[in-house]
Amino acid sequence: MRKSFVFAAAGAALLLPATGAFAQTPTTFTADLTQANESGASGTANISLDGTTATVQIDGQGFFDGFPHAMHLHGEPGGDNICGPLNPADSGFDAADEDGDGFISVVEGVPAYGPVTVSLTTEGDTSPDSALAVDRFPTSGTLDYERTFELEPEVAENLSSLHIVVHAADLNDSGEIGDLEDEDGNMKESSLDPDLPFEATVPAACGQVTAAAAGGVDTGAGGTADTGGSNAALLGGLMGLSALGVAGARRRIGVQA
Ligand SMILES: [Cu+2]
Repeated sequence: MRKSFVFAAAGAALLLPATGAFAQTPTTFTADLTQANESGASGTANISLDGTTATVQIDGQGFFDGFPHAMHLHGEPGGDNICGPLNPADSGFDAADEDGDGFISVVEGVPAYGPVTVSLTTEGDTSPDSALAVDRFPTSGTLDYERTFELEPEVAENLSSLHIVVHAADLNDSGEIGDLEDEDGNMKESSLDPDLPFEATVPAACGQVTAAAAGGVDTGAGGTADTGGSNAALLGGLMGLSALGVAGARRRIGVQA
């Protein structure tokens, strides 16, 4: 009896520091979203984290008004992710723009900003499976997003290694999404799915998540990236984009045609 009690007490003592450190007062993170692909869009994100409960607020300006803006936390938790060169004037842009079309597609951006980790949907699932759940993303030019939801512990502990990417931009300033043509005069296709317009998924803005100065201590704990799991997450995210995006894009094109 006494022996098992001692073990139990020791176990509790071992657990306490970690639990205590993680359950303190809410910490705050911010992200300054700057344009990608010269979209002219920008924004500000604030994330209040209480344990694994996150309240995410995103306000923007200059986003295309009236089309779903897929928004995600990108990156391998604890990994070495950056927004990367996303505009032609950025150093390294030409190397990142693998097909030389003058834009950074979703696929061309992933090596820098990493896979979809969290889908910032307006309701329901927030996993990479909802990466392009087009009926559950903001459609306004100012985004006006606020939602409280649970994060995976690994994500909560490594928020400041992640990035917010907002997708969909009117690259040719036509007033529509989906009419950008390729060099053959056909609809320029998304890097994720040939049935999706390029403009529907292209990165429009990106911002690094940063711990705010006061109380925003980045635990930095558990920062070892699980490459296998992250690759699985990337695959899942891309499959989600593909599966969910086709129906949404077709519906959207139908509406606008
Ligand atoms: Cu994304």
